[in-house]
Amino acid sequence: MDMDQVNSMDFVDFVDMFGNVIERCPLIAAAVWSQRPFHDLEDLEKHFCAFIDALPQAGQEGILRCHPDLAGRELQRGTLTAESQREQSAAGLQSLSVDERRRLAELNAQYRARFGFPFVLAARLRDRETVARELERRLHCSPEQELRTALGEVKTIGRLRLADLLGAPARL
Ligand code: 2AL
Repeated sequence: MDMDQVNSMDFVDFVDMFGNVIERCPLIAAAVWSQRPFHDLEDLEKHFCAFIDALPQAGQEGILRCHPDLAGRELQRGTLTAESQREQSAAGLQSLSVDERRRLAELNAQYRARFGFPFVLAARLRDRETVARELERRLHCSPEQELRTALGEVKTIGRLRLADLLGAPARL
C-alpha cells in the first residue's frame, strides 16, 4: 500500500487498519487520521509519536497499561492481539520452560509494583534471554527514566507495526 492510498482512506478503514499500531489504543489512530495528508511513512509515524508525547503523564501511563505482559497469562490463553502474538513468539516467549516463565512472571510483578504499569519492550527485536536481562536491569531505573524508556519502546513497536502494514522495510 502506498501513501496515496493511505491518504485516501476514510475514517473507518483507516482506524481498522492502523487501530492497533499502538497496542489497544485505536483512539490514537482515530486522532492521527485528522492529520492527513501524510508525506510518507516517517511522517505518518511522527503523528503517532506526537500524539503520545502531547499526552499528560496519566495518559502516557494509560498507553503502557494497555500492553499485555510479556510471557503473561494472555500469551498462555491465546488471547493476545495478532500483532502482540507475533512479537512475543518472535522473541521465543511461547517456548519458555516452566522455570523461565515463573521467573519472568515474578519480575513482571515486581516491575508493575514499582512503577504502576507493565514492563514494555519491543519483543521482536530481542530474544528471551535479553527480555529477562532488560527486565532485571530496568527494575532499578528511576520512575522518570523508566516512563521515558517504556514510551520509546511503544514507539518502536508502533514503527515496526506501521512498516509491516505498509509492506515497508523496518527501520530500527
Ligand atoms: C509487548 C507486546 O505485546 N509486543 C511487544 O513487542 N511488547 N508487550 C510488552 N509488555 O512489552
